[in-house]
Amino acid sequence: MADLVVYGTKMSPFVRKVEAALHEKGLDYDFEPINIGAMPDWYLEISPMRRIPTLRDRTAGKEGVAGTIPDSSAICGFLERKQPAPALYPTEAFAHGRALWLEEYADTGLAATGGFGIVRALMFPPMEGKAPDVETARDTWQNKMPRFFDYLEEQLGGRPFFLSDTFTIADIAVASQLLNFDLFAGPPDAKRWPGLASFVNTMRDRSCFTDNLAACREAISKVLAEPVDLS
Ligand SMILES: N[C@@H](CCC(=O)N[C@@H](CS)C(=O)NCC(=O)O)C(=O)O
Repeated sequence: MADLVVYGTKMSPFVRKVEAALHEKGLDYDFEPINIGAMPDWYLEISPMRRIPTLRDRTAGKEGVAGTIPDSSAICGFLERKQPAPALYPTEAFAHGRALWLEEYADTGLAATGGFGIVRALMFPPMEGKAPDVETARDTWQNKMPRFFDYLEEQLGGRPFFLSDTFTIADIAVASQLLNFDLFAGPPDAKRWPGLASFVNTMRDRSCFTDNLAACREAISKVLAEPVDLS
């Protein structure tokens, strides 16, 4: 039994973000699945905003609220203090602030538009016996995501990572969202966003994401009878 437990669902980009941070830091953890459609009462007690993920540190508390931290950003901040190396947050003040901003841009901007418009549109209706909402997903991918891709392409500025040549929480947060879209639509168009497409292609194979993505592909194959075409 590991000291740390992640409660969540593999398809959640916020759960992916926490799993990636844990992998990067070499921290062992247990995973306990939570059905977001029917969160059990004990889970709602430890996640008062009714969201996944929540982390438990068993060395701080084995049951109930004691030892738990909800919210991927709070969890990643905690992990940085618990296991400082390798650092995922820049130490220089301005770079640190930019990393937090890009994390927020991914968690709020990318998640709200792409999470609802693509992932939920494709995955939620089939769970209720309906057809996936391919029209909404296609419209989101083609018409709503480009402004995010323009901004991220500019932020990358031809570098491999968002803040420097070092992998940070900004890369984890942005990749965690983009890899959800990649599961259905592939990377952003390399002709229009070459840096971002290359970033997604690299992140897809980075070891901190590979186990999570394999589990997601399996989950998708159980819900979608055939791949969707968003082009
Ligand atoms: N700010 C939160 C956001 C977490 C979040 O929105 N999680 C979604 C799943 S991707 C969720 O729990 N949704 C529950 C629901 O829609 O009922 C974090 O960073 O952990």
